[in-house]
Amino acid sequence: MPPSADDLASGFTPHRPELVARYRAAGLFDDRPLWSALADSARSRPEAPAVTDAATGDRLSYRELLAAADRRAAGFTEAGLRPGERVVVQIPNSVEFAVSFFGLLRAGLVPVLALPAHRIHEIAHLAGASGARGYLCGAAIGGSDCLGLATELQAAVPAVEHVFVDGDPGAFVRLPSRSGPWTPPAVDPDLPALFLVSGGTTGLPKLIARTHNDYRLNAARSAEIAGLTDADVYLAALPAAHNFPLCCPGLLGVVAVGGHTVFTQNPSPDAAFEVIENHGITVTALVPALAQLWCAATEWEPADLSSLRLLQVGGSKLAAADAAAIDAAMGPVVQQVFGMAEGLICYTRLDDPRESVHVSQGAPMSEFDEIRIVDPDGREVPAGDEGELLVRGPYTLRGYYRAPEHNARSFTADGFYASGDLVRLLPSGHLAVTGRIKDTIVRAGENVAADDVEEHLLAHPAIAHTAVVGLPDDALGESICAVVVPAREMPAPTLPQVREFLTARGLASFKLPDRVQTLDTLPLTSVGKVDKATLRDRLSRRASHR
Ligand code: OOB
Repeated sequence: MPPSADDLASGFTPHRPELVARYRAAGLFDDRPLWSALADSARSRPEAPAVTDAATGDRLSYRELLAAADRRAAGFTEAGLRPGERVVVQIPNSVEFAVSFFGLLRAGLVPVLALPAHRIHEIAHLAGASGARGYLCGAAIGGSDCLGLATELQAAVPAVEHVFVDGDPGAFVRLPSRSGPWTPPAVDPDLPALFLVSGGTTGLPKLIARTHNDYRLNAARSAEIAGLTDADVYLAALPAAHNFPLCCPGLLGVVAVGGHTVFTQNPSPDAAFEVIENHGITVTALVPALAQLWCAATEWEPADLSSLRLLQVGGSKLAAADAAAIDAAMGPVVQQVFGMAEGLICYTRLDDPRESVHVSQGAPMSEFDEIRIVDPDGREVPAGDEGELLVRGPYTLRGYYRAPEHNARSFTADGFYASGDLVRLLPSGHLAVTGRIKDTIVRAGENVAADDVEEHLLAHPAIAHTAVVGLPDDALGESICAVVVPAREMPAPTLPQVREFLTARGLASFKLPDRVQTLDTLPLTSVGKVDKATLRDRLSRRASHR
């Protein structure tokens, strides 16, 4: 029996009825399908540009985007896919991403948004766990061939009967398009509209169901906080399948206000600066590593970036000094964003004092977000102290999809999601992210927070990037390894120099690195966060070969 729409609900955890009643009474949910934003803008601004591909120059107006999505929806349906069924999507940033994404939604199908960097291991897991019947891919994803991956996927997960390819499809078929009028099926707005994948750097990604109602709220409130209007031109430079460029406010927030989204697959400063200039980009979103690169590049890339009014930075911690440097180089443009695919999004606000924007990761976007900051026993810490962030709210998940074991660990009895992030509440009411609970090195019985040491290392003039990891050590349990990427044209500091520098800054002796490893670049995850799991793996392997 193929999976059906009923089967979509099984394994999905809704909020308790009394909470839903509270959210509804406040008017947070409008009970419309997620694709309504596109239909509305196609009606109010049919000829306005909706999406552009920076690489090819392909552009669709709102009228054209809706028509293309409907042709795709009709094509999916003709191929035999039915409302409620899941389809894994792995299409890089392009107009085709938008057409396929909205096409699936208009067909009542449920996209499972894989990232371009995912490979067979992750894709097979996402397809299996979601019960997917289809896989959409771009012939060249991240420089590698998706046709081979699709073949392996069908062998591993036979339920994936349909493979559609953007580009030369080989033995498969092209992304479909069938003309004629299209009427989208009715959907239950409280069921999943799409699945995001969790951003963890360990283990396989988990599925995060986002409902029509919660994701529409996410897009609308994010657009409001970013001050988006139909005059904004948004650059999708991070992979569009990620929550940040998709809906914070990203593509969906921009579509909701009738603005213009420009896609690029190349976020390097030389390429992106040209796109900003050519298209008059006003808003974009980056991870800190890229934002730093852009900031440095303003010194040598001649480009007019004056159209850019908002540079959102999030995904991992942006150091205060880096935030200030970006503001100094590019105008007061930084907005810090602390978010998660699981739900909660915090933003610094456009009218916050710049100092506050530099030192904090923002405040929750909805007044209905309930935050608790707790100690390891689950008790709330005194205001201002560090603790783990727990959250419950109208757009935060109540359970991972079909993952009861994870859910038993990740949620409190009253439905708060335990984020694993360590935060402090600042007097301004904003949060400062101080680390991850699991990112602790236990060296000779002492707990050392990696972030603490990293923050001090970044103050060293010869260090551009750093990651501190624990490595297995017979004598100490774990030893502390500081991986450093030297600043341009600077020699990397030696271990004694690093220890002396940190000691002078008042760091306790048990936190001092036992080893310094110099690298040209740090390994990054699919969206550009430092991939500590890979780093640890590489360094331990290197050590055991000695
Ligand atoms: C975003 O989402 P995910 O799901 O890829 O990763 C979430 C995790 C958070 O739990 C936190 O550990 C970290 O990424 N994180 C930050 C951060 N923003 C995210 N850590 C420190 N400072 C920040 N500003 O990464 C994401 C989703 C939507 C918008 C922005 C980021």
